[in-house]
Amino acid sequence: MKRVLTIQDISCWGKCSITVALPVISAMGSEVVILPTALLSTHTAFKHYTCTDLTDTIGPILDAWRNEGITFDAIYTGYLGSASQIRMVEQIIDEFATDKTLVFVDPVMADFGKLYPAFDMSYAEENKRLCKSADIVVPNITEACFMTGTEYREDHTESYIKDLLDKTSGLGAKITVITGVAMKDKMMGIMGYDREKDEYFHFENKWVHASFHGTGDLFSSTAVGAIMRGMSWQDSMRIASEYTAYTIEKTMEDPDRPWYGVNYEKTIPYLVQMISK
Ligand code: PXL
Repeated sequence: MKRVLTIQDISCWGKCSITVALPVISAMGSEVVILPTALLSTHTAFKHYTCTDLTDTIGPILDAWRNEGITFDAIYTGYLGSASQIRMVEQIIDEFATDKTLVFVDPVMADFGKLYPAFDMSYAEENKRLCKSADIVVPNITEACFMTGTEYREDHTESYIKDLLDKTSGLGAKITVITGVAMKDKMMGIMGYDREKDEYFHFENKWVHASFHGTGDLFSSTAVGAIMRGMSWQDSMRIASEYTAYTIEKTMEDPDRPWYGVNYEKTIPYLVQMISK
């Protein structure tokens, strides 16, 4: 069985980061090992939340793992607590990734043109450097803009997205995929670029008029799970995009839906069906 290390926060309540990665990647058939970066009462869209930084716990955990000789088929990073944790992640990749390990970086820090409350521009600079260590990096448009010093725009012309993708790819990841791309009316999608093969990839779904926290984590976790099943990065991104859109749609059909996250609990059986075809 493939083993995935995911490094991101635990938001106890709120359906994001590790509480999404664990069920989704497990349901897709890989073992998930977690390295929590911070422990929050909820994610940061709630009005009041507590946040305990777990940086000091990471060193001893790594020491214990070294003694066990653990290895990983993928290292998947998401929301990290601080700039110093990004540097720690680089060291973890140096030490624990082999030639065969997929390094998947979701530089979670911003959306809709703004950084999340815990972050500033120096954090964006650190994330920019982390891209160099990645096989695949999956920023949304806002994150790509912050990492490349590009103006954030809501009208996504093909030339704007392609230029943003080329600049983000220049940060050093082998494959760069920008999410949340809306180039056509009523459509939402992703645009990717494989630097080694000089190949572009574009995929879009019907736009679901809603946005929820944690959907980026759902997308990334699904993509990692699919790649671990041996799918190409393009097919993995397609499945991740379709599954995320489907889950948002199903969540919108629920009159009792929570405001803070999507109902992936209801759609995981569909995901398992999709990948079993
Ligand atoms: O879904 C991204 C995410 C992850 N973790 C925490 C967050 C957010 C987005 O706001 O606040 C703690």
